[in-house]
Amino acid sequence: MSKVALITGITGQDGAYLAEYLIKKGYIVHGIKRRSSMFNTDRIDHLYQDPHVENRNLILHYGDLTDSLNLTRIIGETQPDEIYNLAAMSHVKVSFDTPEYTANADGLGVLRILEAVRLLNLIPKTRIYQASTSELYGLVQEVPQKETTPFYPRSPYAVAKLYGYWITVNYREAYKMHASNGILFNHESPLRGETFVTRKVTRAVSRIALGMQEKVYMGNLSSKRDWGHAKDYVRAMYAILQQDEPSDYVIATGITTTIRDFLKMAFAEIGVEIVFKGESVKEVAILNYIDENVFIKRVGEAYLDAFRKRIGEEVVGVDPQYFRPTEVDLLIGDATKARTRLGWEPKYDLNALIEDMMLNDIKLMKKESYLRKGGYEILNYFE
Ligand code: NAP
Ligand code: F7E
Repeated sequence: MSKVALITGITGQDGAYLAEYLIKKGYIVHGIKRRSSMFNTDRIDHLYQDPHVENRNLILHYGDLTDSLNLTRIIGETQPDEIYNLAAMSHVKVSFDTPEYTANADGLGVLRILEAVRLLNLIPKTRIYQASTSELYGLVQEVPQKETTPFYPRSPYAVAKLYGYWITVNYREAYKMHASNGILFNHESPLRGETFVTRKVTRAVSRIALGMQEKVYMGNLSSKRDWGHAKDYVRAMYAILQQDEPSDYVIATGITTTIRDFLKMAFAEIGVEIVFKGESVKEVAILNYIDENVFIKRVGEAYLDAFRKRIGEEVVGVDPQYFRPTEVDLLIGDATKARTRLGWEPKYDLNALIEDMMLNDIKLMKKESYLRKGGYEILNYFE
Protein backbone atom coordinates (compact mmCIF):
# COMPACT_ATOMS: atom_id res chain seq x y z
CA MET A 1 0.00 0.00 0.00
CA SER A 2 1.34 3.44 -0.92
CA LYS A 3 1.72 5.96 1.87
CA VAL A 4 -0.53 9.01 1.63
CA ALA A 5 0.76 12.56 2.15
CA LEU A 6 -1.23 15.78 2.31
CA ILE A 7 0.67 18.95 1.42
CA THR A 8 -0.77 22.37 2.13
CA GLY A 9 0.91 25.06 0.02
CA ILE A 10 1.59 22.55 -2.77
CA THR A 11 1.60 25.33 -5.39
CA GLY A 12 4.50 27.12 -3.63
CA GLN A 13 8.25 26.64 -4.01
CA ASP A 14 8.67 23.97 -1.32
CA GLY A 15 5.34 22.29 -2.03
CA ALA A 16 6.36 21.67 -5.64
CA TYR A 17 9.74 20.15 -4.77
CA LEU A 18 8.29 18.09 -1.92
CA ALA A 19 5.44 16.73 -4.06
CA GLU A 20 7.93 15.61 -6.71
CA TYR A 21 10.18 14.04 -4.05
CA LEU A 22 7.34 12.11 -2.39
CA ILE A 23 5.83 10.91 -5.69
CA LYS A 24 9.27 9.52 -6.63
CA LYS A 25 9.22 7.67 -3.30
CA GLY A 26 5.90 6.02 -4.25
CA TYR A 27 3.56 8.21 -2.20
CA ILE A 28 0.07 9.24 -3.20
CA VAL A 29 0.19 13.00 -2.74
CA HIS A 30 -2.86 15.14 -2.01
CA GLY A 31 -2.36 18.87 -2.27
CA ILE A 32 -4.43 21.83 -1.14
CA LYS A 33 -4.53 24.77 -3.51
CA ARG A 34 -6.36 28.07 -3.23
CA ARG A 35 -8.94 29.12 -5.75
CA SER A 36 -7.44 31.82 -7.94
CA SER A 37 -8.79 33.79 -10.90
CA MET A 38 -5.77 32.61 -12.91
CA PHE A 39 -4.02 29.24 -13.04
CA ASN A 40 -1.70 29.06 -10.03
CA THR A 41 -0.26 25.59 -10.57
CA ASP A 42 2.74 26.48 -12.78
CA ARG A 43 5.22 24.91 -10.37
CA ILE A 44 3.45 21.53 -10.33
CA ASP A 45 2.06 21.36 -13.86
CA HIS A 46 4.66 18.73 -14.78
CA LEU A 47 3.21 16.49 -12.03
CA TYR A 48 -0.46 17.16 -12.79
CA GLN A 49 -2.67 14.25 -13.82
CA ASP A 50 -6.10 14.55 -15.35
CA PRO A 51 -8.87 13.57 -12.88
CA HIS A 52 -9.94 10.84 -15.29
CA VAL A 53 -6.60 9.03 -15.06
CA GLU A 54 -6.86 5.91 -12.91
CA ASN A 55 -4.64 5.45 -9.85
CA ARG A 56 -3.44 9.04 -9.78
CA ASN A 57 -0.51 9.84 -7.51
CA LEU A 58 -1.25 13.60 -7.38
CA ILE A 59 -4.70 14.81 -6.38
CA LEU A 60 -5.52 18.47 -5.82
CA HIS A 61 -8.23 19.87 -3.55
CA TYR A 62 -9.47 23.43 -3.26
CA GLY A 63 -8.93 24.78 0.22
CA ASP A 64 -7.62 27.50 2.45
CA LEU A 65 -5.83 27.58 5.78
CA THR A 66 -8.39 30.10 7.05
CA ASP A 67 -11.27 27.61 6.56
CA SER A 68 -11.49 24.99 9.34
CA LEU A 69 -14.44 23.10 7.90
CA ASN A 70 -12.72 22.68 4.58
CA LEU A 71 -9.45 21.52 6.18
CA THR A 72 -11.26 19.05 8.44
CA ARG A 73 -13.20 17.61 5.49
CA ILE A 74 -10.09 17.18 3.34
CA ILE A 75 -8.10 15.57 6.15
CA GLY A 76 -11.04 13.26 6.92
CA GLU A 77 -11.45 12.25 3.28
CA THR A 78 -7.76 11.73 2.53
CA GLN A 79 -6.74 10.04 5.85
CA PRO A 80 -3.09 11.04 5.39
CA ASP A 81 -0.14 9.24 6.96
CA GLU A 82 1.80 12.50 6.80
CA ILE A 83 0.72 16.13 6.64
CA TYR A 84 3.21 18.77 5.54
CA ASN A 85 1.82 22.18 6.49
CA LEU A 86 3.69 24.43 4.07
CA ALA A 87 0.91 26.91 3.28
CA ALA A 88 1.50 30.44 4.51
CA MET A 89 1.53 34.09 3.61
CA SER A 90 5.30 33.79 3.49
CA HIS A 91 6.53 37.29 2.59
CA VAL A 92 7.96 39.12 5.61
CA LYS A 93 7.60 42.66 4.16
CA VAL A 94 4.02 42.01 3.00
CA SER A 95 3.11 40.76 6.50
CA PHE A 96 3.47 44.35 7.74
CA ASP A 97 0.73 45.31 5.24
CA THR A 98 -1.55 42.32 5.99
CA PRO A 99 -0.87 41.48 9.66
CA GLU A 100 -4.34 40.19 10.57
CA TYR A 101 -4.60 37.89 7.58
CA THR A 102 -1.05 36.67 8.21
CA ALA A 103 -1.90 35.83 11.83
CA ASN A 104 -5.01 33.97 10.69
CA ALA A 105 -3.34 31.88 7.97
CA ASP A 106 0.16 31.39 9.43
CA GLY A 107 -0.79 31.19 13.11
CA LEU A 108 -4.35 29.91 13.48
CA GLY A 109 -4.04 27.84 10.29
CA VAL A 110 -1.64 25.53 12.13
CA LEU A 111 -4.10 25.10 15.00
CA ARG A 112 -6.87 24.22 12.53
CA ILE A 113 -4.81 21.36 11.12
CA LEU A 114 -3.72 19.99 14.50
CA GLU A 115 -7.26 20.19 15.85
CA ALA A 116 -8.71 18.50 12.75
CA VAL A 117 -6.31 15.57 13.20
CA ARG A 118 -7.28 15.33 16.87
CA LEU A 119 -11.06 15.54 16.29
CA LEU A 120 -10.91 12.98 13.49
CA ASN A 121 -9.13 10.52 15.83
CA LEU A 122 -6.16 10.41 13.48
CA ILE A 123 -3.48 10.98 16.15
CA PRO A 124 -2.20 7.35 16.03
CA LYS A 125 -1.97 7.46 12.21
CA THR A 126 -1.04 10.95 11.07
CA ARG A 127 2.36 12.62 11.46
CA ILE A 128 2.56 16.40 11.07
CA TYR A 129 5.34 18.62 9.79
CA GLN A 130 5.03 22.34 10.57
CA ALA A 131 6.99 24.79 8.37
CA SER A 132 8.66 26.89 11.04
CA THR A 133 11.28 29.46 10.20
CA SER A 134 14.58 31.09 11.13
CA GLU A 135 12.58 34.37 11.23
CA LEU A 136 11.61 33.22 14.76
CA TYR A 137 15.14 34.19 15.88
CA GLY A 138 14.68 37.75 14.56
CA LEU A 139 16.76 39.97 16.80
CA VAL A 140 19.17 37.15 17.38
CA GLN A 141 20.00 36.20 20.96
CA GLU A 142 22.84 33.84 20.00
CA VAL A 143 25.15 33.26 17.01
CA PRO A 144 24.82 30.78 15.35
CA GLN A 145 21.17 29.95 16.03
CA LYS A 146 20.21 26.42 17.09
CA GLU A 147 17.16 24.62 18.49
CA THR A 148 17.75 26.00 22.02
CA THR A 149 18.32 29.64 20.98
CA PRO A 150 15.55 31.89 22.38
CA PHE A 151 13.17 33.41 19.83
CA TYR A 152 12.70 37.17 19.25
CA PRO A 153 10.37 37.62 16.25
CA ARG A 154 10.57 40.93 14.35
CA SER A 155 7.57 40.94 11.98
CA PRO A 156 3.86 40.02 11.96
CA TYR A 157 4.93 37.01 9.86
CA ALA A 158 7.41 35.84 12.49
CA VAL A 159 4.98 36.45 15.37
CA ALA A 160 2.31 34.38 13.58
CA LYS A 161 4.87 31.63 12.96
CA LEU A 162 5.80 31.75 16.66
CA TYR A 163 2.22 30.76 17.50
CA GLY A 164 2.42 27.99 14.88
CA TYR A 165 5.67 26.73 16.41
CA TRP A 166 4.39 26.60 19.99
CA ILE A 167 0.94 25.20 19.22
CA THR A 168 2.71 22.35 17.40
CA VAL A 169 4.89 21.70 20.49
CA ASN A 170 1.84 21.97 22.74
CA TYR A 171 -0.24 19.42 20.76
CA ARG A 172 2.76 17.09 20.72
CA GLU A 173 3.05 17.27 24.51
CA ALA A 174 -0.67 17.42 25.36
CA TYR A 175 -1.98 14.74 22.99
CA LYS A 176 1.19 12.75 22.18
CA MET A 177 0.95 13.73 18.51
CA HIS A 178 3.78 12.99 16.13
CA ALA A 179 4.11 16.71 15.30
CA SER A 180 7.46 18.34 14.51
CA ASN A 181 8.80 21.75 13.56
CA GLY A 182 11.40 22.20 10.87
CA ILE A 183 13.08 25.54 11.68
CA LEU A 184 14.26 26.18 8.16
CA PHE A 185 16.65 28.97 7.27
CA ASN A 186 16.20 30.76 3.94
CA HIS A 187 16.11 28.36 1.01
CA GLU A 188 15.90 29.38 -2.60
CA SER A 189 15.74 27.87 -6.10
CA PRO A 190 14.66 28.60 -9.65
CA LEU A 191 11.10 28.17 -8.31
CA ARG A 192 11.49 30.89 -5.65
CA GLY A 193 8.82 33.61 -5.68
CA GLU A 194 9.94 36.60 -7.75
CA THR A 195 9.76 39.14 -4.89
CA PHE A 196 12.14 37.38 -2.48
CA VAL A 197 15.58 38.91 -2.61
CA THR A 198 17.56 36.11 -4.30
CA ARG A 199 15.10 35.63 -7.14
CA LYS A 200 14.63 39.37 -7.54
CA VAL A 201 18.40 39.59 -8.02
CA THR A 202 18.85 36.62 -10.39
CA ARG A 203 15.96 37.85 -12.55
CA ALA A 204 17.25 41.42 -12.58
CA VAL A 205 20.85 40.43 -13.40
CA SER A 206 19.57 38.29 -16.27
CA ARG A 207 17.40 41.13 -17.61
CA ILE A 208 20.23 43.67 -17.29
CA ALA A 209 22.56 41.33 -19.21
CA LEU A 210 19.97 40.89 -21.97
CA GLY A 211 19.32 44.64 -22.23
CA MET A 212 15.77 44.32 -20.91
CA GLN A 213 16.34 46.45 -17.78
CA GLU A 214 18.85 49.22 -16.86
CA LYS A 215 19.10 48.93 -13.12
CA VAL A 216 17.66 47.15 -10.06
CA TYR A 217 16.52 48.95 -6.88
CA MET A 218 17.09 47.11 -3.62
CA GLY A 219 16.36 47.54 0.10
CA ASN A 220 18.79 46.80 2.95
CA LEU A 221 22.02 45.58 1.32
CA SER A 222 23.76 44.80 4.63
CA SER A 223 21.48 42.16 6.10
CA LYS A 224 22.91 38.65 6.15
CA ARG A 225 21.18 35.39 5.36
CA ASP A 226 22.05 31.69 5.53
CA TRP A 227 20.86 30.54 2.09
CA GLY A 228 20.42 26.92 0.99
CA HIS A 229 18.72 25.17 -1.93
CA ALA A 230 15.03 24.23 -1.52
CA LYS A 231 15.72 20.80 -3.05
CA ASP A 232 18.02 19.99 -0.13
CA TYR A 233 15.55 21.37 2.41
CA VAL A 234 12.54 19.26 1.34
CA ARG A 235 14.69 16.16 1.93
CA ALA A 236 15.01 17.32 5.53
CA MET A 237 11.21 17.75 5.89
CA TYR A 238 10.70 14.15 4.83
CA ALA A 239 13.48 12.86 7.10
CA ILE A 240 11.95 14.65 10.11
CA LEU A 241 8.68 12.74 9.69
CA GLN A 242 10.46 9.38 9.32
CA GLN A 243 11.91 9.60 12.87
CA ASP A 244 10.37 7.38 15.56
CA GLU A 245 10.09 10.37 17.88
CA PRO A 246 8.79 13.82 16.88
CA SER A 247 11.15 16.72 17.50
CA ASP A 248 12.19 20.17 16.24
CA TYR A 249 15.18 20.68 13.93
CA VAL A 250 17.19 23.60 12.59
CA ILE A 251 17.95 23.18 8.88
CA ALA A 252 20.69 25.51 7.62
CA THR A 253 24.03 25.59 5.81
CA GLY A 254 26.01 27.39 8.56
CA ILE A 255 27.26 30.07 6.14
CA THR A 256 25.95 33.62 6.05
CA THR A 257 26.27 36.19 3.26
CA THR A 258 25.18 39.82 2.82
CA ILE A 259 22.69 40.87 0.16
CA ARG A 260 25.50 43.00 -1.30
CA ASP A 261 27.72 39.92 -1.74
CA PHE A 262 24.84 37.92 -3.20
CA LEU A 263 24.49 40.64 -5.87
CA LYS A 264 28.24 40.49 -6.60
CA MET A 265 28.09 36.69 -6.90
CA ALA A 266 25.08 36.77 -9.23
CA PHE A 267 26.84 39.24 -11.56
CA ALA A 268 30.07 37.20 -11.31
CA GLU A 269 28.12 34.19 -12.57
CA ILE A 270 27.87 35.94 -15.97
CA GLY A 271 31.49 37.19 -15.86
CA VAL A 272 30.66 40.70 -14.64
CA GLU A 273 32.34 42.58 -11.79
CA ILE A 274 30.34 45.27 -9.99
CA VAL A 275 31.77 47.75 -7.48
CA PHE A 276 29.72 49.31 -4.69
CA LYS A 277 30.21 52.94 -3.69
CA GLY A 278 28.34 55.48 -1.55
CA GLU A 279 26.40 54.81 1.61
CA SER A 280 22.88 54.15 2.86
CA VAL A 281 20.17 55.26 0.37
CA LYS A 282 22.89 56.77 -1.88
CA GLU A 283 24.71 53.45 -2.26
CA VAL A 284 25.01 52.24 -5.87
CA ALA A 285 26.87 49.52 -7.75
CA ILE A 286 28.78 50.35 -10.94
CA LEU A 287 29.47 47.92 -13.74
CA ASN A 288 33.27 47.70 -13.59
CA TYR A 289 34.58 44.85 -15.75
CA ILE A 290 33.38 42.08 -18.07
CA ASP A 291 35.12 38.76 -18.57
CA GLU A 292 33.89 38.46 -22.14
CA ASN A 293 34.49 34.72 -22.46
CA VAL A 294 32.32 33.98 -19.45
CA PHE A 295 29.67 36.47 -20.60
CA ILE A 296 29.51 34.86 -24.05
CA LYS A 297 29.27 31.38 -22.53
CA ARG A 298 26.57 32.28 -20.02
CA VAL A 299 24.55 34.96 -21.84
CA GLY A 300 25.49 34.80 -25.54
CA GLU A 301 27.65 36.72 -27.99
CA ALA A 302 24.65 38.58 -29.44
CA TYR A 303 24.26 40.60 -26.22
CA LEU A 304 27.93 41.51 -25.66
CA ASP A 305 28.32 44.71 -27.74
CA ALA A 306 25.37 46.47 -26.11
CA PHE A 307 26.43 45.35 -22.66
CA ARG A 308 30.06 46.47 -23.17
CA LYS A 309 28.81 50.03 -23.71
CA ARG A 310 27.39 50.03 -20.18
CA ILE A 311 30.76 49.79 -18.38
CA GLY A 312 30.95 52.56 -15.76
CA GLU A 313 27.15 52.82 -15.47
CA GLU A 314 25.00 52.15 -12.39
CA VAL A 315 23.26 48.79 -12.31
CA VAL A 316 22.15 48.69 -8.65
CA GLY A 317 20.54 51.41 -6.52
CA VAL A 318 18.70 51.60 -3.19
CA ASP A 319 15.04 52.46 -2.73
CA PRO A 320 13.86 52.84 0.90
CA GLN A 321 10.42 51.46 -0.04
CA TYR A 322 12.01 48.01 0.34
CA PHE A 323 13.21 48.68 3.91
CA ARG A 324 11.28 46.91 6.68
CA PRO A 325 9.97 48.67 9.82
CA THR A 326 11.95 46.13 11.87
CA GLU A 327 14.71 44.14 10.19
CA VAL A 328 16.36 40.80 10.88
CA ASP A 329 20.02 41.72 10.43
CA LEU A 330 21.80 38.41 10.74
CA LEU A 331 20.83 34.76 10.38
CA ILE A 332 23.24 31.85 10.54
CA GLY A 333 22.12 28.38 11.60
CA ASP A 334 23.75 25.48 13.37
CA ALA A 335 22.23 22.27 11.94
CA THR A 336 24.29 19.85 14.06
CA LYS A 337 21.16 18.11 15.40
CA ALA A 338 19.82 17.48 11.85
CA ARG A 339 23.22 16.25 10.70
CA THR A 340 23.65 13.81 13.57
CA ARG A 341 20.06 12.56 14.02
CA LEU A 342 18.71 12.75 10.46
CA GLY A 343 21.99 12.28 8.59
CA TRP A 344 21.01 15.40 6.63
CA GLU A 345 23.64 17.30 4.63
CA PRO A 346 23.02 19.94 1.95
CA LYS A 347 24.32 19.07 -1.53
CA TYR A 348 24.26 22.64 -2.88
CA ASP A 349 26.55 25.44 -1.69
CA LEU A 350 25.74 29.10 -2.43
CA ASN A 351 27.72 29.13 -5.70
CA ALA A 352 25.86 26.09 -7.00
CA LEU A 353 22.54 27.60 -5.92
CA ILE A 354 23.26 30.88 -7.74
CA GLU A 355 24.41 29.00 -10.85
CA ASP A 356 21.16 27.01 -10.88
CA MET A 357 19.04 30.16 -10.47
CA MET A 358 20.98 32.25 -13.00
CA LEU A 359 20.94 29.57 -15.73
CA ASN A 360 17.19 29.25 -15.26
CA ASP A 361 16.48 32.99 -15.27
CA ILE A 362 18.66 33.76 -18.31
CA LYS A 363 16.73 31.11 -20.23
CA LEU A 364 13.40 32.40 -18.94
CA MET A 365 14.14 36.07 -19.66
CA LYS A 366 15.35 35.25 -23.20
CA LYS A 367 12.02 33.56 -23.80
CA GLU A 368 10.14 36.54 -22.33
CA SER A 369 12.13 38.97 -24.48
CA TYR A 370 11.53 36.88 -27.59
CA LEU A 371 7.80 36.62 -26.95
CA ARG A 372 7.58 40.33 -26.25
CA LYS A 373 9.30 41.20 -29.52
CA GLY A 374 7.14 38.68 -31.38
CA GLY A 375 4.00 40.14 -29.79
CA TYR A 376 5.07 43.63 -30.78
CA GLU A 377 5.64 42.63 -34.39
CA ILE A 378 2.27 40.92 -34.57
CA LEU A 379 0.58 44.02 -33.10
CA ASN A 380 2.29 46.24 -35.68
CA TYR A 381 1.21 43.91 -38.43
CA PHE A 382 -2.44 44.23 -37.45
CA GLU A 383 -2.21 48.01 -37.10
P1 NAP B 1 5.67 30.10 -1.01
O1 NAP B 1 6.40 29.80 -2.25
O2 NAP B 1 5.24 31.49 -0.71
O3 NAP B 1 4.38 29.14 -0.97
C1 NAP B 1 3.36 29.32 -0.03
C2 NAP B 1 2.21 28.41 -0.38
O4 NAP B 1 1.15 28.62 0.55
C3 NAP B 1 1.61 28.65 -1.78
O5 NAP B 1 1.19 27.41 -2.30
C4 NAP B 1 0.41 29.52 -1.46
O6 NAP B 1 -0.61 29.45 -2.43
C5 NAP B 1 -0.05 28.85 -0.17
N1 NAP B 1 -0.95 29.68 0.65
C6 NAP B 1 -0.76 30.95 1.06
N2 NAP B 1 -1.78 31.35 1.83
C7 NAP B 1 -2.63 30.30 1.90
C8 NAP B 1 -3.88 30.08 2.53
N3 NAP B 1 -4.47 31.02 3.25
N4 NAP B 1 -4.47 28.88 2.39
C9 NAP B 1 -3.92 27.91 1.65
N5 NAP B 1 -2.73 28.05 1.01
C10 NAP B 1 -2.11 29.23 1.15
O7 NAP B 1 6.51 29.61 0.27
P2 NAP B 1 7.72 28.56 0.35
O8 NAP B 1 8.99 29.30 0.17
O9 NAP B 1 7.42 27.39 -0.48
O10 NAP B 1 7.65 28.18 1.89
C11 NAP B 1 6.87 27.08 2.35
C12 NAP B 1 6.59 27.25 3.83
O11 NAP B 1 7.81 27.29 4.55
C13 NAP B 1 5.86 28.53 4.21
O12 NAP B 1 5.04 28.22 5.32
C14 NAP B 1 6.95 29.48 4.64
O13 NAP B 1 6.44 30.42 5.54
C15 NAP B 1 7.90 28.51 5.30
N6 NAP B 1 9.34 28.85 5.25
C16 NAP B 1 9.93 29.20 4.08
C17 NAP B 1 11.30 29.45 4.06
C18 NAP B 1 12.01 29.80 2.79
O14 NAP B 1 13.14 30.31 2.87
N7 NAP B 1 11.45 29.50 1.62
C19 NAP B 1 12.05 29.33 5.24
C20 NAP B 1 11.39 28.95 6.41
C21 NAP B 1 10.03 28.69 6.42
P3 NAP B 1 -0.55 30.35 -3.78
O15 NAP B 1 0.40 29.62 -4.71
O16 NAP B 1 -1.95 30.35 -4.23
O17 NAP B 1 -0.03 31.70 -3.38
O1 F7E C 1 14.64 39.05 2.34
C1 F7E C 1 16.68 42.09 2.31
C2 F7E C 1 15.52 42.04 3.27
O2 F7E C 1 12.38 38.69 1.36
C3 F7E C 1 15.94 38.68 2.75
C4 F7E C 1 10.85 33.99 3.55
O3 F7E C 1 10.91 32.82 2.79
O4 F7E C 1 12.98 33.56 4.53
C5 F7E C 1 12.24 34.51 3.80
O5 F7E C 1 12.17 35.75 4.50
C6 F7E C 1 16.70 39.93 3.17
C7 F7E C 1 15.95 40.85 4.14
O6 F7E C 1 13.48 36.86 2.74
C8 F7E C 1 15.47 43.52 -0.79
O7 F7E C 1 15.38 43.27 3.97
C9 F7E C 1 17.15 43.80 0.54
O8 F7E C 1 16.85 41.29 5.12
O9 F7E C 1 14.32 37.31 0.51
P1 F7E C 1 13.66 37.97 1.63
P2 F7E C 1 13.24 36.91 4.32
O10 F7E C 1 12.61 38.15 4.75
O11 F7E C 1 14.52 36.52 4.97
C10 F7E C 1 12.45 33.24 5.81
C11 F7E C 1 13.33 32.19 6.45
C12 F7E C 1 11.01 32.90 5.78
O12 F7E C 1 10.52 32.12 6.60
C13 F7E C 1 10.14 33.69 4.86
O13 F7E C 1 8.94 32.99 4.58
O14 F7E C 1 16.94 40.72 2.01
N1 F7E C 1 16.41 42.81 1.05
N2 F7E C 1 16.60 44.27 -0.59
C14 F7E C 1 15.36 42.59 0.26
N3 F7E C 1 14.34 41.71 0.34
C15 F7E C 1 13.42 41.73 -0.65
N4 F7E C 1 12.41 40.83 -0.62
N5 F7E C 1 13.48 42.65 -1.69
C16 F7E C 1 14.49 43.56 -1.79
O15 F7E C 1 14.54 44.35 -2.72
